[in-house]
Amino acid sequence: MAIRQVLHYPDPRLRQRATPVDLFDADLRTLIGDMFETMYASQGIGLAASQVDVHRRIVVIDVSADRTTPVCLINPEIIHREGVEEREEGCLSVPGVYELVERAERVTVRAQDGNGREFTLTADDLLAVCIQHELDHLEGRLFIDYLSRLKRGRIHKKLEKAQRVAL
Ligand code: QAP
Ligand code: CO
Repeated sequence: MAIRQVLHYPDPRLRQRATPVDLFDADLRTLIGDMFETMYASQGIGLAASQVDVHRRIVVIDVSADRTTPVCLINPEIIHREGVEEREEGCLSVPGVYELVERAERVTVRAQDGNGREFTLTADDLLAVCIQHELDHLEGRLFIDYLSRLKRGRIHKKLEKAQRVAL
């Protein structure tokens, strides 16, 4: 397993739409393992393949306090949503930025596991928010897209500069 580099906003590759996984092979399982390792190493609760520059519909999540409840969603689709809640979100691709975002309170997602077996999962609280946040990545959407132009402009300026310094 290996830690992969996480793309940072405003990298244009974060805007790519991910395509479905059709091959459930050893390479896929290596990628999933790397994604968990990368997420845990960076103290994240969720990571989409898009963030490590693999544009396939794969998400890993662990919102548990003791980091022992990994959830992997392949080709996920939200088939039900209810309620509205506002929560502070962050993102490994938008470091140092935390803002309130409105999301559905409870979602049911249909997905496949690493072996291609289909399952459904109903989630609320942080897990529900995290699922919605990560699925957005697969569409090339970031949580800052939901903020006002003014806020997004400030974030863009700050991170664009940080990115320039890092190169
Ligand atoms: C998405 O985000 C999420 O800025 C996952 O310096 C977050 O794991 C969904 C992180 C909150 C719902 C609520 C962010 C780590 C991790 C940072 C993350 C940072 C270090 C973000
Ligand atoms: Co994110």
